[in-house]
Amino acid sequence: MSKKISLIGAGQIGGTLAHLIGLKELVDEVVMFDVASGIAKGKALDIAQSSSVDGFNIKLSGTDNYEDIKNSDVIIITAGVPRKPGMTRDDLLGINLKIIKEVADGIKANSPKSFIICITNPLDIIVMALQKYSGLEPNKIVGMAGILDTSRFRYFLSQELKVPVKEIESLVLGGHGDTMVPMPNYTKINGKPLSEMIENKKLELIIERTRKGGAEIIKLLEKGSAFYAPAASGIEMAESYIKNLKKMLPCAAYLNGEYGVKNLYAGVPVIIGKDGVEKIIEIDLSSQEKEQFNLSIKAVKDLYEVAKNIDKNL
Ligand code: TXD
Repeated sequence: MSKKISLIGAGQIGGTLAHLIGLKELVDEVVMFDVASGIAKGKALDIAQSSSVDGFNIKLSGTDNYEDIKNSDVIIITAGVPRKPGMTRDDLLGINLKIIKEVADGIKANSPKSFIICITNPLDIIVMALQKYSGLEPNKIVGMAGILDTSRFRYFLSQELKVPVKEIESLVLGGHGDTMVPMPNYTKINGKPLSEMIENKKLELIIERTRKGGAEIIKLLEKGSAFYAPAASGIEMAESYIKNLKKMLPCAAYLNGEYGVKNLYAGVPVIIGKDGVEKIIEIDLSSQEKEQFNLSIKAVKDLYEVAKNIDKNL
């Protein structure tokens, strides 16, 4: 049966997602939705024209009409506005909450059975709001952050240790922010524990660089934030769902008692297969890791309180 992915937001990440889906021929059809319909249509046309060179065969279109997303297998959301000079984080949260309410309504009315991957920041809060606004099954709504954070950690380690990234297994848990929790105890280099391979001081620097990985790129780009690695990470989640790969991936998932957390989205390892988030994996945490994880959860909860003050319906 033919498969379809809709992308809500056709900005930097949305465009990269569409291109990657094309190159991989992950599905048969991609719909790019954006309030700026010209951007959605223009990028869809541009990527479609690249298929003549690269030889992929998928249908691409751009739209600003939610009806066009109907019967999507997967929906990936990047719609939002970036922070502008003079705007506080709370101002940004207010604007992006309004956008996500619109997106939730559009999805609920047109494609309520899709697997929904949210990428818009502030990630943990926006994905939570999306679930509340849409009322759709929490196991069909996930946030992308952990794969990206883990990929940054693995990359920095590979550079330091001079080993290919492929040989590094790792995990980053918690909220998507400065309090995220890279997990050295769950990191292996060619099967060997990381602690045997790196000095503590160097590891601490890498953990710090990982936590600030997004800001480092924003500073370099000056305009906008990272988009290649975030898009690649979103694709890994979509692919695990579409192909029922049942990969274990760190994602922002709805916690209902797992890790001692209730009614909150946060980054934990999950299994993604044809039913969405099929399982939340509870790994053992040392007391120090638990402490860091709880601190990260507190940061997510605090920001969610700010969101609730902005919109009492949350
Ligand atoms: O790890 C992660 N989760 C992230 C998150 C890593 C990197 C970036 N992350 C966040 O993703 C970032 O802070 C943004 O909130 C999103 C999207 O990033 P991108 O770089 O793609 O942003 P752009 O280029 O500004 O694109 C956003 C698009 C833009 O084309 C707008 O016109 C559109 O969103 N937009 C909308 N689309 C649909 N509906 C509405 N209401 C809407 N409003 C804006």
